[in-house]
Amino acid sequence: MEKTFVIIKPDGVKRHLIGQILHEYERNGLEIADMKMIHADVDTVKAHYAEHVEKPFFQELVDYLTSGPIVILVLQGEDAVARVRALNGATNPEEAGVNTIRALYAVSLSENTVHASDSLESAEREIGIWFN
Ligand code: FUP
Repeated sequence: MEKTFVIIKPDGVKRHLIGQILHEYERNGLEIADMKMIHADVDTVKAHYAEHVEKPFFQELVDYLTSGPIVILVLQGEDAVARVRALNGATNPEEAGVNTIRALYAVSLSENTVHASDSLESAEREIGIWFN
């Protein structure tokens, strides 16, 4: 049994997609272990995306994630990390597989509706940042 960390980003909340996204996870056998709607603060988003601090898109990313309410959740299940990444689809929605959440709903590379941890280590780190 693994745990992974997910964000429903501002574009997903704004377009009333919370229910559809949660349904997609739940109908694929993932259990919601924890969940909260918040307005993220800049420091938390910077800690979360620390690996991208030098990237040209970093400021845009921080501005975007703090631009409106988000839903943070912990999903648990067998192979949760890989399975949730697969359900989300590729980071760039143009490359996301058919019927993945990003292919169905993402607006653009930056407004790509969902985040999910990319490894067990990231999941542990991110859950610690957001649910402390
Ligand atoms: P992911 O693992 O899918 O969250 O993707 P990354 O860690 O590579 O990127 C984090 C976020 O930065 C993405 F969700 C979108 C944003 N991003 C951009 O805005 N521009 C880029 O060129 C790359 C990523």
